[in-house]
Amino acid sequence: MEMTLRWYGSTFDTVTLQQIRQIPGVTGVITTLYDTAPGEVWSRARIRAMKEEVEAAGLFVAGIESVNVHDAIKTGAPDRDRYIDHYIETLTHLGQEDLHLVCYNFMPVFDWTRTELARVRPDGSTVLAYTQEAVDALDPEKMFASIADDMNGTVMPGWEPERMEHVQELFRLYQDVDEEKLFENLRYFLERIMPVCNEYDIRMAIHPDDPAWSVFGLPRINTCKENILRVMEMVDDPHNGVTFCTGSYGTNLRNDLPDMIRSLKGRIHFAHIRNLKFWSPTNFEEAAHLSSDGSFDMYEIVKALYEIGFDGPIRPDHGRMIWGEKAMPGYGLYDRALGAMYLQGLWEAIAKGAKE
Ligand code: DNO
Repeated sequence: MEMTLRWYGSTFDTVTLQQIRQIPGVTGVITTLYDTAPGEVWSRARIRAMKEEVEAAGLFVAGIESVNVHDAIKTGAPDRDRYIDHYIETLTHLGQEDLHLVCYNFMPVFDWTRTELARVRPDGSTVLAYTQEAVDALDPEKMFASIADDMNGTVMPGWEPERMEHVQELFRLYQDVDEEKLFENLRYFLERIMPVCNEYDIRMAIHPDDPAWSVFGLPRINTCKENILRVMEMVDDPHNGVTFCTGSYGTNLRNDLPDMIRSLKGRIHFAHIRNLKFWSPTNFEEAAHLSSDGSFDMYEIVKALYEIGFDGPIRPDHGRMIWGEKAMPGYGLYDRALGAMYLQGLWEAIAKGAKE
């Protein structure tokens, strides 16, 4: 296991590499070229510059989150091959720059969905939260406007204003795409990129849908054990793997997280670990990482990862906003640093206990 932190690059992130470097045990960052659009080819020069900046701060790039997939690929549009060619070119450049982990998602229109970005908890911290009632009452086109005020002036991944200006058009593109078609389009994409992934040993790690059910009537497939195993089997190559995000799969209380982790042995390339506090099965908020602050047993989750021999990067996922910090919701320094320490404590105790 390698402990990492997500970092959006010096122009976008309020957290600096120097701060990340001082969190004990954190050796790497998970980053991206945040200003690239889906479908754009990433140049080798820009990838190299990003690596050099991170390395100059005494850290390394443990993986990319995300290289976003163009909607033409997700919808299976006639021009999808052109965008897959671009994706392959980006993967080639990443491989040539010695980067071997790519997180991506296959969610239609919206990346993760939350209905509040700053719900106040009894201790005064603020967190991202979700209620199905709020989603049901909302016109999808108004979704962005309704949460934009809570973004602390930052740009949230998947919620770029340029993208949200075209929500109606995006919905139209997915009109004829049902779950089966989405599975099929994902299979097509994966089959076409596997050769380059094999050539450069690039581990593709699909991120689950968040929340793990359909929102606004859009199809969603990466939601449960059965579906993710189907994705693993339909393109049965170890480079076709998973980002195991506990806060996303965990939105559906029927998902048994430690059992899912065990069933994905060998295919989890990256882990996002966070805790959720449920008030009802469709009303939850993001909690501190500590088990007792939320609804998940973090010890059992980390133990399952340890037991399957997981050796990829872990990042503490969304943290609470605490101690007066102003940052991208979920991505402040303080609570994620606490999370990194807690997760490393669990890992150390589990690893030492196993050896006794
Ligand atoms: C939200 C993140 C997602 C994730 C993408 C992966 O905070 O977990 O935006 O990075 O879905 O492509």
